[in-house]
Amino acid sequence: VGCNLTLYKNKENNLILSRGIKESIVNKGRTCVKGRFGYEYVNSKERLTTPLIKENGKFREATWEEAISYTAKKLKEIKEKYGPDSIGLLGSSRCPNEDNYVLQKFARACIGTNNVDNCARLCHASTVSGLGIALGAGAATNSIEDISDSDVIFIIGSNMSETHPVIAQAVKQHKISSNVKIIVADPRNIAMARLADIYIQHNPGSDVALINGMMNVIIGEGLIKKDFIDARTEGFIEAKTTIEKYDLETASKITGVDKEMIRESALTYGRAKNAMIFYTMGITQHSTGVDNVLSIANLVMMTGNIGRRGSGIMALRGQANVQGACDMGALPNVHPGYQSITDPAIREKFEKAWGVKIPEKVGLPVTEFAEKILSSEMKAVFAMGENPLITEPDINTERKAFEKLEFFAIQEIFLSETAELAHVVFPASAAYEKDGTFVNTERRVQLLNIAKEKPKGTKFDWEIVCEISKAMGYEMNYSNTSEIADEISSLTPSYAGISHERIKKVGIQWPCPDKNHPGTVFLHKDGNFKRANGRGLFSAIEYKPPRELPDENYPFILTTGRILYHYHSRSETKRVKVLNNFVPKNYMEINPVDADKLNVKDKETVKVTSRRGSIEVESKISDRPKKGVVFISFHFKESAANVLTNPVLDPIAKIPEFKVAAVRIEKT
Ligand SMILES: Nc1nc2c(c(=O)[nH]1)N[C@H]1C(S)=C(S)[C@@H](COP(=O)(O)OP(=O)(O)OC[C@H]3O[C@@H](n4cnc5c(=O)[nH]c(N)nc54)[C@H](O)[C@@H]3O)O[C@H]1N2
Ligand SMILES: Nc1nc2c(c(=O)[nH]1)N[C@H]1C(S)=C(S)[C@@H](COP(=O)(O)OP(=O)(O)OC[C@H]3O[C@@H](n4cnc5c(=O)[nH]c(N)nc54)[C@H](O)[C@@H]3O)O[C@H]1N2
Ligand SMILES: [Mo]
Repeated sequence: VGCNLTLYKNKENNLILSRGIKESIVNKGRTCVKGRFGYEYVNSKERLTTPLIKENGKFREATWEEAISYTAKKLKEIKEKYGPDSIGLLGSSRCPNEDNYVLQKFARACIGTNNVDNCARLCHASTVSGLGIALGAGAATNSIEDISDSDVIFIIGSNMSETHPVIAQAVKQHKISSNVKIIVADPRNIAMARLADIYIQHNPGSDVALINGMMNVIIGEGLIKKDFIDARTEGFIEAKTTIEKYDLETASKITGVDKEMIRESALTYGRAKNAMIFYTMGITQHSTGVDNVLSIANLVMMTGNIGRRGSGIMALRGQANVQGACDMGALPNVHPGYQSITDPAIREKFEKAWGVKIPEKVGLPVTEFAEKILSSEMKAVFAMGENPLITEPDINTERKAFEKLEFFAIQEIFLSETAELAHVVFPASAAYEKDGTFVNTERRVQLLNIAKEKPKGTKFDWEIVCEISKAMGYEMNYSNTSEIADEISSLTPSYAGISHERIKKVGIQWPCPDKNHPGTVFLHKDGNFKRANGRGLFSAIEYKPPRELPDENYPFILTTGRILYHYHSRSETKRVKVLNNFVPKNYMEINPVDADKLNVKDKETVKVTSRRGSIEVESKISDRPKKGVVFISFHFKESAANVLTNPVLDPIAKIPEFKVAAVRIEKT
């Protein structure tokens, strides 16, 4: 969200208090529970402060010189022996733009590979691909402030009151003070569903059928914006032919939703003057993630709900700087600013600036690393702060892969589950101790100031990468992050007008093409899309079921996701007393009817098994999940949901199907 906070520290250099800044255009003084208390992890005694090298299966402390030269030597050897594409790199959405820029430059210019990715692959890869195809730009189109200008808000697959609480607060505020109509489509009866005028509890993975059904009604009722479609888009006729197959009968059968409800939501959205769509992982984390996003783009273009205030598609971004990590080209197919790897003119520009040849071949996404390691094509991984051993699907296989690596180095703030498998661990400074830029979900590039000094013994992430690169023979010399930011703007047209100096007080929303440009509040103004011919593209999308559906042996659908108090692998939130005390262990939400059938009591430990493995977890009887669906958060290494999840990928975005796997539940 990019909340602006004031942080207070004590004499021991520990953070002790956090308050939202009232003047901030983003959060207007609001914070969520993590903004308020979450900083505590940086004070933890468990922070890494010395580089570690593994010897005979055990870590020993090492000096910085030793750890850097050892890593440089190993990476060089592997590069020479197996080629640069035998190495994979991970950027981090927890780190500023400057860190990620330096990391992808290290991958491309020093190592010589485009095998560089970040956690966006597990997150909004479907958005980056899908909105890229439909609109020519894979980012959220509008701003948080626009909420108050909308008269219909459609929330589909986003549990925003737990995952983007400050934005949810703005939606609630608007609901109280206006006639806005809210539609929620979510298989779980989440808090926002209770606020909704229409709540659609559809089957997991049936969104294409739902949206096609809605569009069928919109076309049938003559609610399409024909002028907009003719002047601004292409492909409508082909899309319409497909949509016509999804009459209410068909849509209702696939989604499990009453026909009248689909019709009513179509009319509500279709008649809106200004409708905004909010979506997140309920849409993207499917083997049909891109299809889902393309369907949303169809709905929006058909009704002309884009290119002005109070409208558009808000694909809410996840990690604090996941937008920035993508903007910086910590992705296998693009340079900073989504400039294509395969475009020779762009490659030449970067080769000139960086003084080396850079590879033309599109790299591997992180979701294919494990497979390539197991088939011996990938030999080394270099990671900057991610924790794939908890957060990738099918972690039993992921572990086998990481254990097989010839060399694995990681920059971390804690000895995470993934860091434990590394050969070298570098202690990094944390976000509150850094400067640089973070980009929020509305493309706003904001300056991060140092709130407290970094612990003795740690270095900035960009510094560590530069030192390894230098030791490998490719020098990157920067004296501070502002210099890195200047290099970024010199090579990235959408960032050309952004410098640390300019955003000292208020952040700027990209695209910002020059020093006088005020930034861009909403994209695709008047429907002028970013595709080469300026037109938005409709796609004909057929419903495809999730790849693993319930059967006799695995009769339940498992869906996974987040809870308010924890963050991903809990590296941080388990070290924050207030947050951890709220929810110290994992649970499985199960519908009372299903619990009754299985004779499972509340808080009883059950065994959950999928085709990948089994976990034990406590039950929580709840009316949130639909009958036949259970929910488990992926935050806990004990009862890790990702032992169970299905690693099948969307064919284009390469995102895994985190939201649907078939499981069996047994009493222990
Ligand atoms: N507290 C907390 N907040 C976070 C995070 C965190 O770890 N903890 N992580 C951040 C990150 S990186 C991200 S990406 C965001 C994610 O934010 P969300 O996407 O809101 O988080 P999820 O828990 O994955 O929830 C997805 C929602 O989709 C629903 N859903 C599941 N399957 C389907 C389906 O087939 N169709 C539809 N329409 N809906 C479905 C779920 O029931 C749930 O309500 O949160 C960010 N904020
Ligand atoms: N089953 C299931 N799995 C999922 C999802 C789901 O919905 N269901 N969601 C997916 C999504 S959307 C996401 S975004 C991913 C998240 O996946 P990850 O990014 O792997 O998860 P994190 O726990 O946030 O890991 C970040 C790590 O970075 C470290 N770190 C924090 N700050 C810094 C820093 O400044 N520098 C360095 N070097 N390290 C730092 C932390 O200690 C932590 O170990 O999980 C995905 N996995
Ligand atoms: Mo995410």
